[in-house]
Amino acid sequence: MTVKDQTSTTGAGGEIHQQSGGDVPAMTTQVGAPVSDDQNSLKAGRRGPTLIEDQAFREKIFHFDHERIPERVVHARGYGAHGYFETYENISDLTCADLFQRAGEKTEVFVRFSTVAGSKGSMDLARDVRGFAVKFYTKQGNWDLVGNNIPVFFIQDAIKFPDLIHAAKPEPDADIPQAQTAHDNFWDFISLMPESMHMVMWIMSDRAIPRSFRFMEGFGVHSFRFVTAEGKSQFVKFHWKPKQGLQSVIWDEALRINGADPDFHRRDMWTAIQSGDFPEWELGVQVFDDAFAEQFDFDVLDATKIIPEEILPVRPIGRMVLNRMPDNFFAETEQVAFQTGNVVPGIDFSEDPLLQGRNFSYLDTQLKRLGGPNFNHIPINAPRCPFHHFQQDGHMAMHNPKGRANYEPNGWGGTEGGPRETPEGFKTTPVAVEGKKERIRSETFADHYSQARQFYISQTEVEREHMADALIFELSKVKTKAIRVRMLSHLLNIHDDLASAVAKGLGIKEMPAPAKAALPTRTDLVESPALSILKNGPASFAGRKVGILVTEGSDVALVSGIADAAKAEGAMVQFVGPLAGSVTLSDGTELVLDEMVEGAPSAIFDAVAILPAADQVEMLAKMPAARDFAATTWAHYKFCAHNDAAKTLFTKAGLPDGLDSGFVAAEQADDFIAACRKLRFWPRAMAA
Ligand code: HDE
Repeated sequence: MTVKDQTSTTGAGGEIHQQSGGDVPAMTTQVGAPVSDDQNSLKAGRRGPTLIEDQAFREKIFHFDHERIPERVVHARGYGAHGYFETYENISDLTCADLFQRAGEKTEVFVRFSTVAGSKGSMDLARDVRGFAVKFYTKQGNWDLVGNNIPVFFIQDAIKFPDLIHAAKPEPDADIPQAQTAHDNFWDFISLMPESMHMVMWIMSDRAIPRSFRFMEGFGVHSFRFVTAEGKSQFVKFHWKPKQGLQSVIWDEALRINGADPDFHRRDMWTAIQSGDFPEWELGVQVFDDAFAEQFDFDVLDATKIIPEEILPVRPIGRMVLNRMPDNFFAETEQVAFQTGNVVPGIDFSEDPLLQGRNFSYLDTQLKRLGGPNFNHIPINAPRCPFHHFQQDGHMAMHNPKGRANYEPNGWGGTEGGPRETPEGFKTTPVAVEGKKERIRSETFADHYSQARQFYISQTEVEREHMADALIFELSKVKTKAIRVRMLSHLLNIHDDLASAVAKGLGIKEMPAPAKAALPTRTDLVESPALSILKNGPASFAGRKVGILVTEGSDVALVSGIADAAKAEGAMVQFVGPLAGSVTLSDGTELVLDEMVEGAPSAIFDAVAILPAADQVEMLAKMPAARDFAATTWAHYKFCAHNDAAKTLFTKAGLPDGLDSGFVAAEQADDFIAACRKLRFWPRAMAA
């Protein structure tokens, strides 16, 4: 509805105060009554007081007061995107799940990535597990694969989840620290929970500081079940593999990025999708039967264990493309309700006690967060296929069936009688269950260290160093010495090198005795290269970002040479200058800058080019932020294209005289981009 142009009332807007008319809709109340004045509340007399009679004012304030819903207890900070899943081939030999029956079929998906510990406004680069939750809107109902970017979990039994999360969150008296596990409570709990040691290796690795959501793997974690139409059931583990390759930042970068751009991961996803560079993952499965499961000492129902890909390869069954950002963050990303209980015929649960507990928790938590039992009526949660049931009423009911039948059985027959059961419906696998009813942990869950060790030995030297550094950083924030020592006693059961490095970093001279273990650590488990990020780097530099530092008068041929080579590779380019605005290049063209160097540390780029004009470099070198830009390019083992003039900046920034071959002459733009495919010049780290 539109109303005629009106004269502005006094109030906000100044010269650009706009009125409705033409394509600009008229502002209304919630129930559609047009509003004539949104600047002034109704007053008795020019100077007040305000009258309670003002229904439009009261409605506006009332609604504002209730804008917040409880944030998620865990995974509060998240970012979502829409897309589709495309099935590669019919896999009816494995499952009758409808979405996997037809090659080329596309199923709509919504994905929400998240951190776990921080609250909704926390920064993106926290050292943390990332949530990787996918809602498939299949023709047979919604299937939610609510996974993480790490394939194991801290605990084996859901009953310990509240303790784990209490320990990880800010300590309850001081309410610090935010979005960090580097504090006494967390490590106190962890050091008393040997079952968490495998997961501890993962969160102390670079997996916990991904470069972006686009460059991380996802895992269903638990063993689930695939079931065929004939009722044949096998275990299945789900894996998401990013087509973009794996990549993480290093810890010092994470700290800087959190300051420069706390929304780094959000911005990355937003920018990639908005610019048409759609991220893609392959969904793969490890499918195995009971006989296969029995060959292991560990239990496939134990969520602290993996089956190495080298033993059971991951079979790709489809791909997921994310190609659309939500229209509204709250409506979609905030209100989306994932539930592990949302499975479809052909996919079933296992008896994993963590999964069993989750099946209760996710349904329960939605009632609190979304305020009633009808959260599946919200468009982001509603199935895209037809649905019929006799559940009714309650807060905010949107789908209210017509007709008299609201119970079953009923004798009304035909369509009047409403929906009935179907032979194609979900069937639980008739798994044999035996034994006494008791509160007990199976002895098959008792090996806490062997796979932790296997993860550690599967890493490159650089990655092992990062793990030791992460442990030293985290434990340095732990003030209680007994907790540090207790952690060391566990590390001794994992690997002596790791324990010694951490002891050294913490200044602990006397090694404690190794922790008492329910089972001794197996030292015969062989390396699994699939567990290392650096052994699985990308083949291309596509999707990455080059920062080009320029000044007034920078050489246009060098600037465009690097920019063109980067773009040809599919990488993004951003221009950084000493000040905001623009610079005039050597040929007089005006280059609009994306950032000024004070707001754009080199940490936000995957590689940089430093191309000052010779008569500007002294001025640049006087700027602490510019010196820092050069110094961190070196310190973070980045590739750098540069001209001769840049050497003045390098010297002032404290870089060594003899630069290494990670520093490339800017004329060699193609060689530079080819080098960037390795993402970092690791030999510099090894030489340090
Ligand atoms: Fe969650 N978890 N979780 N979790 N989880 C939630 O559900 C819970 C676990 C995961 O983007 C909550 O809707 C219990 C493992 C993701 O909206 C809550 C246990 C894995 C998300 C909950 C676990 C996850 C959640 C909070 C131990 C990896 C975010 C809000 C038994 C496989 C989904 C909500 C999103 C969210 C409970 C353990 C992944 C409280 C009780 C293991 C990705 O219900």
